[in-house]
Amino acid sequence: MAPGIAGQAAAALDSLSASQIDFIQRLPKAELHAHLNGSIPIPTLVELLSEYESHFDPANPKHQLPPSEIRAGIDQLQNLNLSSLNGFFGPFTAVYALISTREATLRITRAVLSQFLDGESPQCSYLELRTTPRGSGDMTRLEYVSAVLEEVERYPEEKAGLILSLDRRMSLDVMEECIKLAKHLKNEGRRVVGIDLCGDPAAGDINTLEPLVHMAKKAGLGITLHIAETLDNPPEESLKLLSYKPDRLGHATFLNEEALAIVLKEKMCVELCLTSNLLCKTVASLDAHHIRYYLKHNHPITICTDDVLPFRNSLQAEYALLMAQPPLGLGLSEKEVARIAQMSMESTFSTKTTK
Ligand code: 6MZ
Repeated sequence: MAPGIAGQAAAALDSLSASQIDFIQRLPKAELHAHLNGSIPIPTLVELLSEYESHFDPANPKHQLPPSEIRAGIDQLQNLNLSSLNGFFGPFTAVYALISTREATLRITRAVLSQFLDGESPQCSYLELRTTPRGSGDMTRLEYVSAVLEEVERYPEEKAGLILSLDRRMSLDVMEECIKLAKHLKNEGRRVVGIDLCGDPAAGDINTLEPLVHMAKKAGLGITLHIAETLDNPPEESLKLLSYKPDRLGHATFLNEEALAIVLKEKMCVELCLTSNLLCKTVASLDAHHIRYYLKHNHPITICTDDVLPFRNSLQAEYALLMAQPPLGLGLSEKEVARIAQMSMESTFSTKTTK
């Protein structure tokens, strides 16, 4: 079994023949939905925690959390036992306590990029990483994003790009600041390719976002929005988000017929995260997953990991879920899987920019 991978995705990978795994590895494919701080390799996080522990000074205001609390948060993220998506976001506080310096931000970004793009059989040919501009610890939002970009830009343009995420918990002013930051960096020729809306689906008011999305589009940025991730997201909210005409959609799990008709008509690519949905219990089983609907309608989709830190998956293991025989996987043919990988390559924001 591949190190660090667990659960159904690991079992699916294990069930494949060597030639099927080789087929998956060779496919040119793009990872378009990976949250930076949800994708930190556990050894990197453990190293950062042990350094934090050895320098911990309760009187230092930069040491926001006692090491025991950080350790508990990381354990919680590594051993998810959720009954819904509600409990998912809290433990990220532990991760944030460890990455409050420029040096730590450079380090985790380097580790995440390497995990996806380096080695003999890289997870993907192109990575569109996303992160929320954070202004905390030693850094301003600009300093944080600049550090992340510094590492992203070590890879060629055809291999890596960065999306800036707006967290639904942000105030409108902060969201505006983030869009202006994305616009400014893009105008400076930096590798910011798009904007995302993410975070706790139960938080925030998305009705005020229209001018911000418009501003981002005008600046030539791609738009992807987490939408209908839980049953609690009302249909009116999804219709409102669709009215902003995003290029891609994250999850799109609970769209009603009216919303689905728009998605199909506008050919908005749907970023699907199979393991994420299973572990966050937004989908009961792979058999019940909405991927079947989009495949049936020959609609553009892309298969993604979301957060490999808590979900203990990999992009190759997510593709294994497509190929493994039911009930472990979807039992798709090599031709169907190759088509899905091709759709991911056709849906990147950098493709959009070069079109
Ligand atoms: C919504 C998610 C998410 O931005 O600090 N995030 N938002 N749905 C999900 N599905 C499970 N998974 C992660 O990465 C971590 C942040 O990404 C968002 C959350 O806001 C989380 O705090 P960055 O790099």
